[in-house]
Amino acid sequence: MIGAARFSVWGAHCLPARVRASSRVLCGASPQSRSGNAQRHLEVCGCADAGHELRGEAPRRAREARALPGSSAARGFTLIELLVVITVIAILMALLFPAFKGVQDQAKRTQAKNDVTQIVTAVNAFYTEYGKYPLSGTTETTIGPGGTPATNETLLNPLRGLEPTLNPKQIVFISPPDVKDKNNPRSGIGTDAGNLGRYFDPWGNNYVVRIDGDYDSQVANPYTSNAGSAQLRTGVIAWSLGKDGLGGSIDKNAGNSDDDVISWQ
Ligand SMILES: [Ca+2]
Ligand SMILES: [Ca+2]
Repeated sequence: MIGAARFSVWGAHCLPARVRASSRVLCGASPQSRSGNAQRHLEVCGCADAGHELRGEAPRRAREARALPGSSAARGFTLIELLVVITVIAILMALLFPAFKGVQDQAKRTQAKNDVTQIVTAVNAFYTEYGKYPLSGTTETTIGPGGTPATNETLLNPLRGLEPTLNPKQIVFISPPDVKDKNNPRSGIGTDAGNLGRYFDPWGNNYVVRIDGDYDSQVANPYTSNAGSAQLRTGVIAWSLGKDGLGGSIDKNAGNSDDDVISWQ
């Protein structure tokens, strides 16, 4: 009963229930100090009862408000805060995406370099085994895009031991994996009827191979500059047209040829 009387005197009606429960501790000021701080109480509490004053009430009410469920401070992020977070995430993604793409492209170029090197090694191994290159004719021959034939299965079949005329011992000189998607062939041997046996680079184009079929111990350089001399002193070269699927000629460092991957440099 005593506590209830004190709440009535000190205007506990303007406080939330949890604050009222602790108000007997807060409201310990004398009547004189209460009248002296009436205006301050009105500003803090918003209560019209000038006789209601709580010593140290403002910081205490702030702490109570933070802890009360449903108060504005407990609702979480504001719209502006969410927009700031979303903006920061978008900026980070914009910065990281090109770097990620660059890493992917470099991995594909490394794969292509490894593939063309293996093709050259396989053709040279074939020559070592049979004393000739895996060709039907006796002219310097380009196999793949830009050459005759424009696809490379006529070279890959004997190198894979699948063509008994040129490779009667059916020795496997190279064994690339099959492509994962026969309808979108990349990085391997095509398995669909329309691309069976063709060796695709990581961008989906046939590798190109030039072989010294005239046996003069040199092959013509497909590039006019920045890729070595006009005649390369070797028996076989191979290259990929790169991401754009174009080039394979003129300046190796310009135009469509600057992303090509070559075996000899
Ligand atoms: Ca030649
Ligand atoms: Ca290219």
